[in-house]
Amino acid sequence: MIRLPEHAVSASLSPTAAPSSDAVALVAEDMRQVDAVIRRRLASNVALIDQIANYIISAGGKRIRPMLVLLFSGALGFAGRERFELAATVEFIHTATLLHDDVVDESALRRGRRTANSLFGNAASVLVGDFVYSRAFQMMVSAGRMRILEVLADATNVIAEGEVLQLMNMHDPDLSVDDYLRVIRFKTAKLFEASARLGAVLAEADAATEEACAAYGRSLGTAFQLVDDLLDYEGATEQLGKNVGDDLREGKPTLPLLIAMERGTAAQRSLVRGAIEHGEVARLADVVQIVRETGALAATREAARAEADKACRTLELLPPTIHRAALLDLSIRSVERSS
Ligand code: GRG
Repeated sequence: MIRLPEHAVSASLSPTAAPSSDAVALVAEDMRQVDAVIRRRLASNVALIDQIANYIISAGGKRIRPMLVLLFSGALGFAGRERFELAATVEFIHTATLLHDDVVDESALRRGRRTANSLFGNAASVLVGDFVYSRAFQMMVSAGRMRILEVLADATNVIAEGEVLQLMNMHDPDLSVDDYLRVIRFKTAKLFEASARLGAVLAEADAATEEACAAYGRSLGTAFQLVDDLLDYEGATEQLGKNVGDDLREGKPTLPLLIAMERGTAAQRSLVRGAIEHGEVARLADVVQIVRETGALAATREAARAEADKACRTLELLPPTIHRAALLDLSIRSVERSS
């Protein structure tokens, strides 16, 4: 039985684990290789593409999706250089979705910088997103394996569906928790799932192992988005690198608000309903107070922890390697993070 996380970043894992179970440290050298692929593959002779693509990529980001490719391929004993190309490919898909998402959401801040849309305009942002997205598909084709193409084509299609579902749910305070969870599984967890699955595909793992990796990614991605949604009320703009309260401004009915409406007094419920219906970011301070007072933020974090625990249990099928320990570490960090 794998020991489950104790919900603390510093929690030590199994005493028999190899020297360091720190996921970031374990793949640090591999990530440098991935960054080299990213820089090489991003190049374009079209100046504006070069400028905008480099602008968003150089801002960094957590690089969690490429880490999943590296950690799962490592956990299953695959050490070929294809892992760097594939890790860069998923980061490109993620980058393209961010470029598009910031236009859709009219966001002004990302990764501690002005968004590409606020600096270069919506048209340039969408079009460079298209470039990065289609470059990712060129890279998949060059991998020469139909299964890789299939996993990522399916994932991107589901991500787009998730975004459309989310659009349809805007300003709806009566959204069910199940419908909310469906959106986050589609828009966020699907790429986590695909990244983890691709580690198994590279290692030519059997079907049961591949499904266990995919299940880990799905649960981790769900936990990650739950935390993302609570940080929009609990976090600090400087630390997050994006503006808190953006979800409220857009009238997004996320889990902290759904729980607050369920648990709050009639007056609190009415205030939150109105804020969702009208996208009242001016009521942010009141809404933050309500999601705190009703325990909605704590309950959202608990829901994320439950998903992360689920992710950890799926790792039991994998051999007990340092990579597996690092995947446990990653699930803890993803839930206990504040940025
Ligand atoms: C181009 C396939 C395609 C689809 C476009 C707009 C859109 C459809 C999808 C947006 C999906 C999206 C941005 C979901 C949110 C996922 C999320 C939690 C993003 C933030 O991820 P982090 O925190 O970002 O890993 P960093 O900056 O660390 O990389």
